[in-house]
Amino acid sequence: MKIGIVMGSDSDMPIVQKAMDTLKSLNIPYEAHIFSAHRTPDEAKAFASGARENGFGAIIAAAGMAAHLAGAIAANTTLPVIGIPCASANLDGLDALLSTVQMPSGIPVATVAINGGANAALLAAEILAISDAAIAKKLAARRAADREAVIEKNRKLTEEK
Ligand code: RP5
Repeated sequence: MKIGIVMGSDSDMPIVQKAMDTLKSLNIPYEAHIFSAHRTPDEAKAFASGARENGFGAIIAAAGMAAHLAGAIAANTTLPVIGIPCASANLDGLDALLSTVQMPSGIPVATVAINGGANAALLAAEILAISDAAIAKKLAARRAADREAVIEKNRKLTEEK
């Protein structure tokens, strides 16, 4: 299964890039698109409506400002939707965070931190890993490597006294 990545604008790309890099590092296929809940609502709806039959297992949706993209995608699919609120100049992403996370009952969006591109990809990978042992193994290896890195940093810090 592949992951769908949608972003409201090409200006969201630096944040989306973190998600794409993380999926690449896990060898998980993805397809990325620019769809806007406001500027191209018909295209966003068509993508979400066809996503399950087109082989997607989860969709990551990144948007800033009045960030309705994740909610608009979730309204048109029962696949898991992960929202990334993207920071913009005026409100530091709080606008997008609240727009993404405060979904009405019945249409969930799993919202990661502001600009949380890597965690969005990891959460998407964890969803696929429910039924894919190879991805589960890669995720466990990544956790182990992260753990070792922190242990090594602590060792250096305590030995440098
Ligand atoms: C949102 O508006 C986009 O997701 C982007 O974060 C923000 C600004 O878009 P641009 O004006 O840079 O295209 O819809």
